[in-house]
Amino acid sequence: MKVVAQFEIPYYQCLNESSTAIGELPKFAQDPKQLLHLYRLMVLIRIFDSKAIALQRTGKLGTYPSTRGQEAMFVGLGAGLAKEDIFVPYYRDFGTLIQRGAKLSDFLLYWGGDERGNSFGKNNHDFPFSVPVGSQPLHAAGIATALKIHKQPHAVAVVCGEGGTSEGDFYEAMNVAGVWKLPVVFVVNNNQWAISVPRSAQSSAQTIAQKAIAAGFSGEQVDGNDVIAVRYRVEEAMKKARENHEPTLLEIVCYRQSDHTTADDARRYEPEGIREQEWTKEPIGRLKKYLEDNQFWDAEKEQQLQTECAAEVDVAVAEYINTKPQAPESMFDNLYASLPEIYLEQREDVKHKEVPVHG
Ligand SMILES: Cc1ncc(C[n+]2csc(CCOP(=O)(O)OP(=O)(O)O)c2C)c(N)n1
Repeated sequence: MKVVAQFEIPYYQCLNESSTAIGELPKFAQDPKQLLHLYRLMVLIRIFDSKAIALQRTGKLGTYPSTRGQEAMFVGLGAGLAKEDIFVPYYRDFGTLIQRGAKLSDFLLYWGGDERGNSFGKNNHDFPFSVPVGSQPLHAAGIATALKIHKQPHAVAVVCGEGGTSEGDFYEAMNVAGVWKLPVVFVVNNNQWAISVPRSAQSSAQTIAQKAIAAGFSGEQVDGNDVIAVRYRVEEAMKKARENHEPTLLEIVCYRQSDHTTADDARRYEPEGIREQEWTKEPIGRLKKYLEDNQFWDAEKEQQLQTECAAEVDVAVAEYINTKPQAPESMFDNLYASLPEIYLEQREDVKHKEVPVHG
């Protein structure tokens, strides 16, 4: 017998669980301004999250997927992308999209049932939220193919959950990315749950990252409670994708500190005590302690930040509530280049139907 293939999956962490830097931090993280920026975004997204849940609970928003405990995953990812890259999000990507021209009120609109919230600002070439699980990696592979054919110097980043990596589409996208050497980075938010299915029941593979090996490129795990590590590894992977057309799979390991969505009740399946145990690693406290330990942050600044972010979220809520509802006939728009005749009558029919206001 001889060994014909061997592989390793690295695990990246910059700040450990006690908020101590492991070795020299990446260059951007040596600039306190950059760290404070990441910290602010994570706090903003957490305050937004609580507000969105409260809106849903009081009947002012549809189903909403929480990002509690996953802030470093999304904020770090957004910070690691270049403006010209193309981003293919899934339904939890608020912390990423907020850095790419989307507004908090867009997210409320979308989860309030208004499709205009799925278009993230003018001249934005990112894709809309993907709610079908696992379909978007194939879209990303297609976009990356187009970029390569047109000799564009940009790359694509696509996100799905660890549950999404069990879909056939995910493997197909990875396979084609490896064979055609596509400029694409697959980012997996491993928050340990796919609704009620735990990570252990999702795959027998020791890591999700090693799924890349079968596709012929590298995969790695990143501490998803460490925003510095997430940004660092996303930046490196995107650079490799842009410059060498080398795909990467990044498995960002964190914990879902919430129900799957507001339509779920995790108390029915989540083992007791696990959330509390995982909370000791949560990403905002991790960075906050580092900032405090280095005299970049204090209680007064924290209070001010909390007030500012809460005000920003309140503005977004008011914007959402005051947005005139979408015309009912708009459901026929953007489906075809020109609407087939068969739908014209139906479109006319719904035109004068009353629609409920937002909130
Ligand atoms: C193709 C498809 N199958 C099933 C669903 C229903 N569904 C919505 S979210 C979800 C779990 C996804 O879990 P994961 O990919 O781990 O992402 P997470 O929501 O945990 O971030 C499922 C099964 C769907 N939206 N699309």
